Amino acid sequence: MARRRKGKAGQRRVDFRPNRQQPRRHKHFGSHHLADEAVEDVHLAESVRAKGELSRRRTVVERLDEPLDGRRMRGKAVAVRGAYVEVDDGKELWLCTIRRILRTRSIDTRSPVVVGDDVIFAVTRSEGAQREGVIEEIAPRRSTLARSDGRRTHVIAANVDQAVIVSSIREPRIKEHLIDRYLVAAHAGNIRGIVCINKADLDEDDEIPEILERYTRIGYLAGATSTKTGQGIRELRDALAGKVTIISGQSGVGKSSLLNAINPAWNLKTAAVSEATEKGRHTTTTAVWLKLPEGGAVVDTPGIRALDVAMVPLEELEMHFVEFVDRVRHCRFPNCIHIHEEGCAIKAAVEAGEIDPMRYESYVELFMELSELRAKRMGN
Ligand SMILES: Nc1nc2c(ncn2[C@@H]2O[C@H](COP(=O)(O)OP(=O)(O)OP(=O)(O)O)[C@@H](O)[C@H]2O)c(=O)[nH]1
Ligand SMILES: [Mg+2]
Ligand SMILES: [Zn+2]
Repeated sequence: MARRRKGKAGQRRVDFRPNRQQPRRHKHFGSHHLADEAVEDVHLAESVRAKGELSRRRTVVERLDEPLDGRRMRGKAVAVRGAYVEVDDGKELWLCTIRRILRTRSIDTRSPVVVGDDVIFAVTRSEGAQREGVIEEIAPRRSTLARSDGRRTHVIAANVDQAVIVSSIREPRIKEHLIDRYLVAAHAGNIRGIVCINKADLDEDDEIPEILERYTRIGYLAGATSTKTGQGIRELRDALAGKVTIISGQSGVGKSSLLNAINPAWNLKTAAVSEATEKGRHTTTTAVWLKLPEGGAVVDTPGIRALDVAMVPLEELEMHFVEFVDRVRHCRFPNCIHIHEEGCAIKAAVEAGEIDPMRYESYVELFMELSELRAKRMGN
C-alpha cells in the first residue's frame, strides 16, 4: 500500500518516502539537499494511518506515552543476543529478557524484539554493575528491514530511516540483482535505500560508474567507496549524519570496515574474505546499534547470503520499482504483469532504453519467485 500523507506545512501531498519521487537531478554521495528531510516520528506516522487497522497498535502507543512509575522504564533495543536484549535508556544499558506473551504474538520467528525497537521494560535489578529488566511492551514500528522466504520472516532492524546497501565490486563479486532485492525490501518496509559499492580500489575494469548510474538516474543516492584509498568515505559519513541507518549486504563486502573508517572509535571486528571461495566469514554475528557522535545512529549487521522478499504481496511488487510507478497506468491491460502482455508500457520503456534491462530482469526474477510461492501455498 502506498503510504502517502499530507505535508506538515501545506496541503500538497508529498511522498512518504523520498525514493518514490521521480529524480530531480542525479544524486551522488555528498549532495546535501537530501539531508533536510524530516525524520518521521511514530505519532505522526500513526495519526495518518487508516482508522481501525491499527487500533491495537494505537493503544500500545498511548500506553507508551503514559508516565511510568519508578518500576517501568523506556529504552531502545540496541543489540539482541540470544534470549537477551540490551536496552539503552538514554544513559545506561540494561540487560533484558522478554515477557513470554510478546513471544507468542510475534510474527518474527527469531525474536519479538529487534534492534531499533522502542520498548518499555520492568526493572528487576538496578543495583550493582549489571542492570536488568524484562521487556513488556514494544512500540509500533515506523519502518522495518525484513526478509521472508514465505514461511519465516526475519526482521533485521526496526525504526530506521535509511538502509545503506553495501556490495563490493570484487571479493566477493557484486551481485547486481541483490541490490534490487534490497531496494524492494527497504521500500516495502518504509526505508529509503542507498546504494554503496565498496572496494572501488579493485575496480580494474572501471565497471562501477555504469552500475551507479543505473540507480542515480531513477533517483537513488548511490556512491562508490574504498576503505583502502578513502574514496567516498566523507560522502558516506555525510549521508549518515543525523539519520538512523542500517548497513546491510553480503558477508565480506566491508560493512564493518566502512563503519570503522567513518568512526575508528567503534573498532568493529573485520576479517579477510576466504581466498578459496572469495566469500566472507560472517565476522559480524549480531546487529548492533552505534550512536553517531553528531546525532543519529548506524546499525551494523551480519552479512546475509540471500534476500527473499516473500513479505511483499505479488500485486504490490511493481510499485517497489520506483521507475515503474508512473508508467504502469499506460499499460493497455489494467492487470498487466509486464511480462508477456501486448501494449505493456514497462516493456516498451525497456526497449526504448528508458528502463534499465537489469532492473527489469530483477523485476521478472522476483515476480516469478513470488508467483511460484503463491502457487505452492494454494496447492497446499
Ligand atoms: N580491497 C579492499 N578491501 C576491503 C575494503 N573494505 C574492506 N575490505 C576488506 O574486506 C574484508 C571484509 O571486511 P569486513 O568489514 O569484515 O566485511 P563485512 O561486510 O563487515 O563482513 P561480515 O561482518 O562478515 O558481514 C576485510 O579483509 C577488509 O579489510 C576496500 O575498500 N577495499
Ligand atoms: Mg561485519
Ligand atoms: Zn505492463
